[in-house]
Amino acid sequence: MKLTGFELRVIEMPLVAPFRTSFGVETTREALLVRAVSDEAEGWGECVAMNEPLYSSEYVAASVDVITRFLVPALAGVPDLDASAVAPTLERFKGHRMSKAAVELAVLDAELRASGVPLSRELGAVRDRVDCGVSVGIMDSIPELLDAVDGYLDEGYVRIKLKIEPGWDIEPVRAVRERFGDDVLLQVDANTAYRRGDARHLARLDPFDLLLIEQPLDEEDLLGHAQLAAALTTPICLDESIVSARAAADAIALDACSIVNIKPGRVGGYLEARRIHDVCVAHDIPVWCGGMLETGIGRAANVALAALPGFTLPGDTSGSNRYYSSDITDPFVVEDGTLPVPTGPGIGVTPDRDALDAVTVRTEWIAL
Ligand code: SMG
Ligand code: MG
Repeated sequence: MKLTGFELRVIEMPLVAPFRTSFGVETTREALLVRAVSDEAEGWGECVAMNEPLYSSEYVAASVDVITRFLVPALAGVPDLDASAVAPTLERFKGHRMSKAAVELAVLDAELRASGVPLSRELGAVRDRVDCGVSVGIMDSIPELLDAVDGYLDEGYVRIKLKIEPGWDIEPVRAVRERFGDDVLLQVDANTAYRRGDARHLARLDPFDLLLIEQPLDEEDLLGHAQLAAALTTPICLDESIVSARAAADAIALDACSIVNIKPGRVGGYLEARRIHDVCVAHDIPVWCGGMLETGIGRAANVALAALPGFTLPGDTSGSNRYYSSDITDPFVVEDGTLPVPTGPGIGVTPDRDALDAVTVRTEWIAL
């Protein structure tokens, strides 16, 4: 496959409701889309960096810069580039995993479309639908939270994740358990909001029989997570800390987690995400697919990944309408708590040109 260039598009999509986490409030999703153009096909990737470096160090403007200035020029020097060569070629540039992942997905999608192979099959998927959970933001009041959870359960979501932070943790969990019962699959996500000294406080979550607590401590604090895991009965799941297959193997060896959230953007791409899946399966560690408020492009690829055999817990693979009143692809619609795995070549969805143009705020073309 001969690549002729990459198009970068910065888009802005308003959220149907503000989404609050321990690190901030999102009201509009600013995102970067990457289109790889080759002599045979074109492919799409979505960069999951947010507009500010609050979830991790990456942010949209930095992604545009690093892709334009370093990543694409490095790929330009590779004859007959294929997706498996993207990560090794970009390895000498430190970090910027979300940017690398978007570029790799665009190349992989182009390649798979050219050969007619769905991404799910390429990755080793074994299911044609995946179980869907939903991530529920921090609210101003408990009644508001209960209304939101009620609505999502009505829509059929099979697992609820509550965002937590100090001051919004035990009581919202208690209220959801009291109102909806012990059978609801329930978990919490702190996005690094706690410190090692909070172990006794977090142990107060143990009686609520949560599936897991996600990333309570700093992303670099594997030792702290191992100590916390020994102090709680609630299983620890890591998100921000797991940036590679090596990080996953280390966290497992240190007993810092017993469950892993896999986000392809956070780990540098879908191929590394599959390696993390494989490491976890080999260690009997359940995994699930995280979300970053993706448009239909990133969502399609996440659903393909979530169809691999080790993804035994419902993911943050919600329907498009969880975040957007209209998507740039055909919307993903949750039915019976599941989403269909796309069957077309590559990621299996294509953005609608008019819908895409309507949300685009900036476009760059980088010729190879
Ligand atoms: O796509 O449904 C989604 C978002 C799920 O909670 C979610 N993501 O830490 O797991 C996480 C967060 C990161 C993004 S918060 C703005
Ligand atoms: Mg998380």
